[in-house]
Amino acid sequence: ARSRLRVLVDMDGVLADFEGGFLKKYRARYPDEPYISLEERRGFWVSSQYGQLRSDLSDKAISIWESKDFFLELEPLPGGVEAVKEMAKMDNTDVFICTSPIKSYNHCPYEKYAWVERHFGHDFLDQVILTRDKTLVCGDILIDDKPDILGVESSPSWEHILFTACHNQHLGESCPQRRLLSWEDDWRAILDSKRK
Ligand code: BVP
Repeated sequence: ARSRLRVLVDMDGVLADFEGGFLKKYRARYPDEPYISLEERRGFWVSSQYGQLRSDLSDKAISIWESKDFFLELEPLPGGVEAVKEMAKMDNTDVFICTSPIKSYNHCPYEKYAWVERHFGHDFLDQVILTRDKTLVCGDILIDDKPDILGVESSPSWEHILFTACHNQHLGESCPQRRLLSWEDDWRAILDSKRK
């Protein structure tokens, strides 16, 4: 039994524009290679879809987000930083940024902290959770653009709210989750629906 609402918010694809940042840097680095427009994106894994386009493009895609400054220079998605700051000020509400770093660890974990410090301030670093298994984190809701969030805990405590992204917007009945269509959508109503 807990009185405060605990909200977990994903970073890539929810607060930070991973897809837009990827495409911009991929096209700059590989101007003569084919690419997948955001309208054509299907499936969570960018590397898989590029690998289907041509097998060597998977490694080229991976080279983009493994590069220095990729995660640090991601643009905030519209309204996300403001929404999380507002949530953090709400009564009886705790908000955490819950994000999975890539396993190539030389830049990504550092840059995720630096991104949060840049956009939220130093004190907000207390709210950062880096984990490769979000099912182990307890919360009331997890706002995340990945359709299938799996891990060692088969019944996570949170309700997954699917944040709409280019790669998941066409998924229909296969996605049973409630959705947040963007940060302009009514996230306050979703939080209120979980308050006791
Ligand atoms: O750090 C991000 C990028 C990476 O996976 C992490 C997803 O974290 P969450 O949004 O779930 O917190 N990532 C990696 C690949 C391919 C690796 Br091979 C990819 O295609 N897309 C992607 O987001």
